Amino acid sequence: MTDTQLPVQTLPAEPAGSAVPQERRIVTAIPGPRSQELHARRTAVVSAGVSSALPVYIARAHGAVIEDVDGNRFLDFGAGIGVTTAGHTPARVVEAAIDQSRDVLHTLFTVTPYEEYVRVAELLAEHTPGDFAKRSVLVNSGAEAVENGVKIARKHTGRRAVAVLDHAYHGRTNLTMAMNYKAMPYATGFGPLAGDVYHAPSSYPYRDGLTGAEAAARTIGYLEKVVGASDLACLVVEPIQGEGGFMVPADGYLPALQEWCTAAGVVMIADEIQTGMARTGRVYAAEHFGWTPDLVLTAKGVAAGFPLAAVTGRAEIMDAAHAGGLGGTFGGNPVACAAAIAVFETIEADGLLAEAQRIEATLTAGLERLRERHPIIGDIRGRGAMIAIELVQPGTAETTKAPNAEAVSKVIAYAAEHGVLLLNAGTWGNVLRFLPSLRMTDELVEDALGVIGDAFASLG
Ligand code: PLZ
Repeated sequence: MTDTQLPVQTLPAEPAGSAVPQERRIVTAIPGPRSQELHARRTAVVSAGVSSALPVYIARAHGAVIEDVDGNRFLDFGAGIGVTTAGHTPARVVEAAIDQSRDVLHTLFTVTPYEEYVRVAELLAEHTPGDFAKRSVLVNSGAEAVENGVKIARKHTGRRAVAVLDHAYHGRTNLTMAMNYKAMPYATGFGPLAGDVYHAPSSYPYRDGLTGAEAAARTIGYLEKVVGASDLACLVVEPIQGEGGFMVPADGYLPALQEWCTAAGVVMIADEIQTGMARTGRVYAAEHFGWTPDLVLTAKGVAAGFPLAAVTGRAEIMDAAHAGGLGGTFGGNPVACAAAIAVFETIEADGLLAEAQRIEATLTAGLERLRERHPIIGDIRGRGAMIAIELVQPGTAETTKAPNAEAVSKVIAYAAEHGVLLLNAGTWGNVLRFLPSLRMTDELVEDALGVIGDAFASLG
């Protein structure tokens, strides 16, 4: 991977039909009439348990912009929750997937293998942190990667317990429901939940004020007293917590936990599902913190929208699983693998690490300006194209930091009506997150900041 800043406009010729003008354009009420028609059809056949943050139905998407069925164009600061990091419909990925589709769609790697799976495992070994022998297994979703990471850690250690951090998010399967911090909406009523999952205190500098060493001592103290190291198979940690609200841990926190895990024979697993694949300006966010995890989980951005995920890590841990112990029908599908190979190429060829750093600089400067006018912005944090602001009640930023979810909802609604798609996050729903594709130009960031400034002004 290169850190070299390449010119922004280095996209190869786009496949016919995929070009969506890179601009904000609102031509109907939001949602528009065709979206409303589709929404009525959807309600009749799609489970009420599946909701949509912004019920505009998308017809096409490219780069940093999505266009709905009514012709409205939105600057996409959600990127499908961090999936279209290399852009919507990036040319290399689209072409690779079409080519692969003509050759072979499926055989099942555990029946008859193919090169693309092997190539993805090579790329993961090369780009995940750590200079040691590594192995991977490919699966379909982030939650499935978490499940497999835990399975492998348990087999390797012969231990039962799983530890996670407060404010974590790891998925929606039975095991991962138990690993999330928030019961609602993820687990409430869906139990019984998996046992042997422990929630340890995390590092949340804005609210706990602890140094990395202090926060690590608190986490380790919990693990030793409440769980007991000799029963602990793994500690699963997001380098920057995603759904929890983009908390960047205090310096030294993650390496201190890794050091303790190594000494205690605990497998430390980096959940890089949201942070990985160039999102934060490094291929993996653990690199920002000097952290070399035992296992790394990859998903979301790895295949630009095709379902693909992976567990990658130390060969001796990964190979503890017996032959036939890992797999799944669609895991490492050839088309998804071809897409992932093209994503790795695109990160390098288009200098996407530098693009993430550029977005961080432009976005945080604009948000700092906004904070001068709006002190309800209590905190600005994140790395690369993973930036958030935490909103608090007026007058509480220096005292109680009382969460302000209502302001987040209002800003999101205002922005959507003006062509900017934003997502919320946070344990209290009071975090506004910016998770754009790395194709979001500075001009588009500034345009969105203008809309967000108006949204804050409208709060009164
Ligand atoms: N680990 C760190 O961010 C997925 C959730 C979307 P899957 N986050 C988006 C939703 O509401 O379902 C995520 C994550 C981290 C694990 C996961 C789970 O990844 O691919 O959604 O299973």
